[in-house]
Amino acid sequence: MRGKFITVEGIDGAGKSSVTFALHSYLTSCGIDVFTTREPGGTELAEELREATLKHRKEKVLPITEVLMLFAGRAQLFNERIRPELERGTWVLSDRFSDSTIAYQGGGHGVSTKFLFDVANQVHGDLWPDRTYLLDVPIEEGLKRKSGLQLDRIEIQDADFFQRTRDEYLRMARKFERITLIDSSRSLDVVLKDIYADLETSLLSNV
Ligand code: Z5A
Repeated sequence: MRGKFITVEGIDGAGKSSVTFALHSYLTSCGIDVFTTREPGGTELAEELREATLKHRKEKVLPITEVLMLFAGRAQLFNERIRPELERGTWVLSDRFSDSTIAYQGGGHGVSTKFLFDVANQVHGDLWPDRTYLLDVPIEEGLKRKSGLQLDRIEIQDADFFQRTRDEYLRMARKFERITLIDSSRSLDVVLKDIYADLETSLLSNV
């Protein structure tokens, strides 16, 4: 039987890495074989593309260039790792996936979401995550959590960009049943409790 595919999404500083790390341990403790990855990145080539996408440069990087680089890395990660792992029955947990591109490049930069869904369809067909946890925090809270850290090229966008990104995420959460909205302005323990409870009544109930 195909493994389950879980993603964690949200704006910068929402707590995705912390949740992904904890979720990996939780699923493993439930006896599930889990492959955990992140985007952009996840394979040798995709990590090189991550570096090229996020690094600061004098040249202006066009939104469409960003989209194509992100999907190039995703094509590698999906076809080289995610799909084979799922087919083997392993569960896959990813810190970001295509919803990030819809939110950041679609919502934030204004690239046509129809175009983005078309490219996503070419890259991973109709295989979307079984469950997506959208960690939602106000922009100011996310930025506060990241203060003092070195920011990449996309992270130095203005607050309006992040507001449009957050709005697009919230729009998707209303549209797609697989996306569960989690208020992550609360403590990490409370956030995790909600996610575990949701998993127990959804994907874990048939294990
Ligand atoms: N990007 C894109 O534009 N399009 C795409 O398709 C994809 C990505 C895939 C890199 O992503 C950039 O790529 C990102 C979006 C873009 N840039 N921007 N803007 P990334 O995922 O590698 O980087 P990130 O979004 O900036 O993630 P992050 O910095 O790792 O943040 P996070 O994972 O959401 O949060 P965290 O590292 O778990 O936590 C941050 C801090 O908050 C840390 O000190 C934690 O201890 C603390 N924290 C976490 N949770 C809590 C709670 N609940 N309460 C209080 N404090 C907390």
